[in-house]
Amino acid sequence: MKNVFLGLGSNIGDRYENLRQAMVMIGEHIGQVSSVSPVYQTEPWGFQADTDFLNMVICVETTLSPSGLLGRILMIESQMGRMRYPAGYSSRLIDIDILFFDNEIINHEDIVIPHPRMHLRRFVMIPLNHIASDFIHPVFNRTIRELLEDCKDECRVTRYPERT
Ligand code: PH2
Ligand code: MG
Ligand code: MG
Repeated sequence: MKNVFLGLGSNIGDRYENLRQAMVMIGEHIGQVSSVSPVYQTEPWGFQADTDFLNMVICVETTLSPSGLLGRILMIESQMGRMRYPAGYSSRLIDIDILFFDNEIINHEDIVIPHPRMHLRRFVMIPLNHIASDFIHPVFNRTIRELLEDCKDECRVTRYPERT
């Protein structure tokens, strides 16, 4: 059984409901969700968009391989109606990114783990720090807490109220 950290984001439609639906489908198709961060409202990072994102990070216990996991993620994203466009960042209904796969380091053409830009993004590091502040990043050999302290990103990240 592997512990996998996933970053979830949405900035189209009912963003909160999209995160919730993705979590249900992850529970069905990937494995048991063992921890869940709060939801944050976040300024788009790296591109312009009219709507802020909602972002969160979860930990999932899975028996899948990294490529099996990626396949299930792409299936969930497309079942939820995500469209992909050829170049650059764009708004999206749901984005599910693999942040860590236990403490493994994987560098394949179509799958790079840990996520190569996670430490540059407060919309990832703030929710991740909430559920895994002592986790050691296997490439940098530093904790999430330390990496967040050094993160230079200035994009706005604020707590989003919980919806019941
Ligand atoms: N995802 C991106 C690019 N920029 N910005 C925010 N705030 N949240 C995201 O999830 C996000 C982003 C590429 O996946
Ligand atoms: Mg992403
Ligand atoms: Mg993605």
